[in-house]
Amino acid sequence: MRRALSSLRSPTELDVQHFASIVGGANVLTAAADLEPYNTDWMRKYVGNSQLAVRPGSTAEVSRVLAHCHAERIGVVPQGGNTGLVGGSVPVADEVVLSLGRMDRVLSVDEDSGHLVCEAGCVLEALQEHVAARGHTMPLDLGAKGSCQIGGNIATNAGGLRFLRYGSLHGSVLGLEAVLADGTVLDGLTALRKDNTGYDVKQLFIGSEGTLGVVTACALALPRAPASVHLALLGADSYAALLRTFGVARRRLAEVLSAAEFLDRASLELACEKLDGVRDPLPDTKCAQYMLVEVSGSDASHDEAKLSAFVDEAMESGDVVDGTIAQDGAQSAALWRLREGITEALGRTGRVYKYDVSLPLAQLYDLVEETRARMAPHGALVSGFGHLGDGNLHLNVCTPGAFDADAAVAAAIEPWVFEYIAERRGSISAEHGVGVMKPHVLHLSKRPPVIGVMHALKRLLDPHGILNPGKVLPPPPEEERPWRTAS
Ligand code: FAD
Ligand code: 2HG
Ligand code: ZN
Repeated sequence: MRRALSSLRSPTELDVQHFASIVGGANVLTAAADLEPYNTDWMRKYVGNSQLAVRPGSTAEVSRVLAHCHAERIGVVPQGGNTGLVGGSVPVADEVVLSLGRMDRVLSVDEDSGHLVCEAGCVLEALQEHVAARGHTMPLDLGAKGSCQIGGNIATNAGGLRFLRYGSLHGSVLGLEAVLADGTVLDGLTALRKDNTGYDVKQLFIGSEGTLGVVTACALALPRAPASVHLALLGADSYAALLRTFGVARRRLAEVLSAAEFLDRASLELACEKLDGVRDPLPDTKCAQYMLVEVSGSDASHDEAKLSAFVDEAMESGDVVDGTIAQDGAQSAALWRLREGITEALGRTGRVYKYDVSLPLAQLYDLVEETRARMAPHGALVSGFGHLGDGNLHLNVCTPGAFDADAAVAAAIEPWVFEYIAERRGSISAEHGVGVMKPHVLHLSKRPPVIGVMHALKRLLDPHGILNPGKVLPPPPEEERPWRTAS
């Protein structure tokens, strides 16, 4: 039997006063100009209509705000750095934005066991600097590091550039503090490496995109910072050649291989055209495909020798036609800027349709080529890049102009692209999440019984559906919809 969900209501002036009594008047924003950045996502694609952003300074304040919203059936959108790429961090209507940015304290770093305890609003790059000064490194890195928050990273289970070496946040998060919709605080903030005492409840919040609870603090495993890091950029004439080269990298570099990223010519040209100071590092060859290979280890001469031997073998095989090894930190930074800057460059082209896909490695680039063929009549630019070592492609289709201006382009991509992925048993979201962009196609990656369990968990932890309504889960039938749409 279907559950009847109650409607959510809009916050009133009385609610504003109540929130102000919890977090302080200065931390309740109601002016339209102040709210604009909270209502608009990073891509400027999704725009909400929230009249209210609340900025708590502690877990206790988060708990009191949520308890009120739960009792009063007011929708809430947890927001971190607002860098998400699937519209999960902005309201679908007039929900309250719960912004975690003030909760940015590092609580402790244990250099002996290698872990960090911090609040959810800490910016990733600030954490990286904090732990680097203590000989450690963060287990994740991504292009949005200057703005994204660790709570947002956990809520999206962000992958990024170090996934190949350090794995998923499902492994790196040792402990978590989260607040449920009704204000209950789940204090799981331990840093134990081993704890098999029944269900590992914290895992539910990793990747749940703010729909099951608000992450307020975490304990993260910290790897030691590698003593040596070396980076090479290699160019190839085809994706097949690039893939063979990745195979050589896995065999020859083995334990020191720490990143394997790729980008195609269209992505490289876009970055060079749109980003200040970014140049083609291999200007003479104009290759079809490029691969960044990073090695990290504890012995610089050993690691460097391994990288050089790998590059020599790859070039002798004929699969790699050009390449460069960064000679210092500045050259490494320039190569990483080229790769990490692609998203920003794409954003400067106009309208971008973004797909974040897992597919079998051998078939990964076929999707880019097929998309390019479909888009040719529309004059759209198709860029393919991503995390080669993780089988994760970022497929981007760009056309000049504003979103919704060209329905023909959108219709030529969707639902074809999602069905293409489903036919190959890939994932329609490798690392960016589902947000508001993909609930309607979730069934293409998850079977009905699994979606049923997801709904059951949602009902258990958020019975009134106040947390991030309209996100992740497929929309319930019209009569059961728990949120009101903006008029
Ligand atoms: P937001 O965007 O604010 O929120 C994202 C989601 O998490 C929303 O659903 C929100 O409701 C929820 N949320 C936020 N904070 C909390 C909290 N404390 N508790 C509960 N829910 C919360 N992603 C990758 O996986 N790999 C990449 O390499 C990568 N690179 C990127 C590069 C750029 C330039 C950009 C703009 C984005 C990139 N992303 C990448 C997208 C990625 O998901 C985010 O950047 C990041 O993880 C989101 O963190 P945030 O703090 O900005 O979260
Ligand atoms: C990356 O790997 C991010 O750079 C962003 O996940 C991908 O812009 C994108 O499509
Ligand atoms: Zn990525």
